[in-house]
Parts: sequence; C-alpha cells; structure tokens
Amino acid sequence: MKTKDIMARLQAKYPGESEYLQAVQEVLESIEEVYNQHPEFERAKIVERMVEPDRIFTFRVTWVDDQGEVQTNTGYRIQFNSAIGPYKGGLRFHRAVTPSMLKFLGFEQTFKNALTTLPMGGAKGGSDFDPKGKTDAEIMRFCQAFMLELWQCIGPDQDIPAGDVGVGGREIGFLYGMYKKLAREYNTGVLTGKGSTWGGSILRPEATGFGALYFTQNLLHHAGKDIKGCKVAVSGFGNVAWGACIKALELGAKVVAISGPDGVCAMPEGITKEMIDYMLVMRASNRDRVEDMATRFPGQAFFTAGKKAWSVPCDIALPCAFQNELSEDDAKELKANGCWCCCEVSNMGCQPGAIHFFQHNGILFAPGKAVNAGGVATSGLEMTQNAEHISWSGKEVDEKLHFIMKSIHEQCVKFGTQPDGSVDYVKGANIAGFMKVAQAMLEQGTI
Ligand code: 2IT
Repeated sequence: MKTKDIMARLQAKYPGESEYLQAVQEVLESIEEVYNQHPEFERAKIVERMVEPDRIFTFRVTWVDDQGEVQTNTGYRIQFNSAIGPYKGGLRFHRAVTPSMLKFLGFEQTFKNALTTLPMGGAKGGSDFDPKGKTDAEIMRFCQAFMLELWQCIGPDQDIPAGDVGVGGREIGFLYGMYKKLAREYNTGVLTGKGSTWGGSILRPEATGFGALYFTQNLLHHAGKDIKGCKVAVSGFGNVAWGACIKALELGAKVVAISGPDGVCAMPEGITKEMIDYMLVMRASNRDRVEDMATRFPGQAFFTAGKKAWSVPCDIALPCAFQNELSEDDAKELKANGCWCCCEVSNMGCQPGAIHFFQHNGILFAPGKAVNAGGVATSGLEMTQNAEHISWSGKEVDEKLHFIMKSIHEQCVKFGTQPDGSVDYVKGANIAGFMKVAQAMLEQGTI
C-alpha cells in the first residue's frame, strides 16, 4: 500500500471533500509501514475497503418554524464500519455539516471506538440545521422531523447515535421521544446520552471532558510531569469544554481561557465553579456567544472579540470545539507564550501543520481519537446498562472510565514508542485502532 497512490485516487473520486481526505491521509501515513509488513492485509484490500463507508443515508428534513414558515434541511447518517460492533457515533447539528465532514468524523470514529476496548463500530450523522438563535420549540420540531426519517436506519444492535456539536441532552430527549412513538418500543439502547431517569448513564454528559483529563494525566505522568498548578487554555464552551473545565479544576489546574465563535474570554485568576455552571446556561440559550461569560462575571472574565483561546498564555492547550480550530500559526503562538503540551479533545481539532510543529518542537501532543474517546466509551457503558436494564452508580462508571483511558494510553505507548523513547501518540493511536479493525475485517471475509 502506498499512501500517495490511495490519496490520489480518493482525491480524484471525492474532489473537494477536504476534511475527509485530511483524516484519511493522517491515518494512512501513520499505518503505512506496519500495513506493509502484513501481506494478508494487502491481499484482502483492507485499506481500500476501510476508507469507504459501508453506506450513507441522505434524507430531506422539513419542519415549520415559530413564524409558521416551512424550513428544509438535509439529514445524514453514515454507517462507516461494523467490523468490531454495531455502528456507533454522534449526530452533529451545525450549519456547515456536509457529507465530507460526516465522512471524516465517521472514519475517525471507527478507530476511536476500536481504542475504547469496547465492541463498537464507527458511524456519524447529523444535519446542516443551525441551532443558533432557534427556540426550544423549533429545536423540538426539527428533532422530531429528523427522527421521522432516521428511525428506520437505527436500532440498539444495529446503529446507535448519540450527541456531538449542537446535539446535547435536550436534543437527545426530543429525538428519543419521537423514536419511541414511531417504533412503539421502549428501546433505550437505540440512543445514548439520554436523561438519567430514562436510561441515561450517570457521568455521560461529563465523560468526554473527564476522559480527556484522565488521558492528559496519564500522558503527563508518562513524561514525568504533573497537571497540578498548570495553566490550561480551553476552546469552546459546550458540553466537552464544560466537562474538561470541571475536571481540570478538580485536579488543581487553572483554566485561564474559554472561547466561542465570537472571541475569547480570558480568566487570569482561573475559571470558578460558578462560571462553569454558567457555561450550561450559555449553551442552553442557543446564542453561541462566549462574550456572555464576561457580561455575567465582570472583573473575572475578560472578552476579546475575534481572538482564539490560543492567544492566552498557558501550559496546556485543550482544543474542545471544532475540527481544524488550531492552525500552525496558533501552535507557534502557543509555544512562544510558553505552552508545552496540547491534548486535542475536539475531533481533528489541530491542522496538520500545527501537529507537525508540535511534534518537531518538543511539545507533547496527543490526537483527538485517543484523548476524547471517553465520551463514546461511556456511551458504550450506557448501552451495556440498557441491555441489562440496570443503572450503575457514578463511582462505578468513573472507575470504568479511568480504566478505559489508562488502557487507551497504554495502547498509544505500545504502538507509538519511538527509538529515542518518546511517544508518537498520533502513530500509536492510529496503529492500535487500525490493527484491531483490520484483523476483524480479515477474519470476517470479503464482504
Ligand atoms: O465524537 C464522538 O466520539 C462523539 N460525539 C460521541 C459519540 C457517541 O456515540 O457517544
């Protein structure tokens, strides 16, 4: 297998699908050497099969807004790979959603899910619906209309969606209500991220952020460092950023920045518990503005329009918002300001140039598919609880999440340790995830 040849073929076949091509390129580059030591993979054309989704559903979603006007959006579900388990992955509602974006996310999800130690295949879905400025009633009508199409494609042993950008507990509630009405079954295992009184797992809302901090702790420990007293810059203010802030604070770090599409809020004395709670209010408001934090906490949070979290001096950068949110220039600014570690929490949050810069300038870096896997892992734990019709305590879930993040870190170290003793976490995560999926595909024959 030659990455160059496969990429040339994919570029010709899917011109303009830049996020998808970027995600595939990163994985192929890191697995090429190992892959070519396995002629059985080459014979079975594993890579050629793995880069194509199993199937893509595309559907029209029509709904009526509060003014009585008819609105039309496009919905998607991409079932990417089911070698090691049923399709599993989130739904993204964002105005920029395209098949390319969801293909990249579904592809990444396949390897991420393989790292979790749980039996889950990869999928992603969503819509170009823009939640910004929408009322709760509009969000409910959109979710219901979306599920009217989606429900035929999913099932607890088939494909299990969850949240992602623009889809949180509120949206999962509306989606589940409509699913239940259509299927006439109380089938909790069909979605994860549910409310805790109706089949949701304790700690699922926090899990992505908590898991990311557990991974960061493992990485720092391996490098002989400690998070206590470190200054942390976080991007975004949604569910993932919220969980990361809670755990960072708990571990004795100081969160000095959060950000939004409108700019950055710097908090020189560190974020407080009250401010973290306010992030939930900001998310629920659908305003999509981080400036609201500075308005609510004058003298503690200082807003600068048009700037990113990476402009605030920190030790550790945690991108928690969107793909490609951290550029090479941002990476240079971070280093110039003293940053020495970046754990990518968002999916593909760092541009290739930024990753390259980190890796060649002694900055510890770990990729999203390892760092943020605690979210989907806890979804996997929710599926187990649903299948058994039981509910575990927060302590039980947290212990399992700790174990999973530790094991993901170990897999990265096993496959990513370099001759000089340093760990290439990108390589480690990609090879570990790939080997598991590739082996399963091989054993299941040419399908
Ligand atoms: O990117 C992700 O891993 C998620 N959005 C969570 C997916 C899930 O099924 O919990």
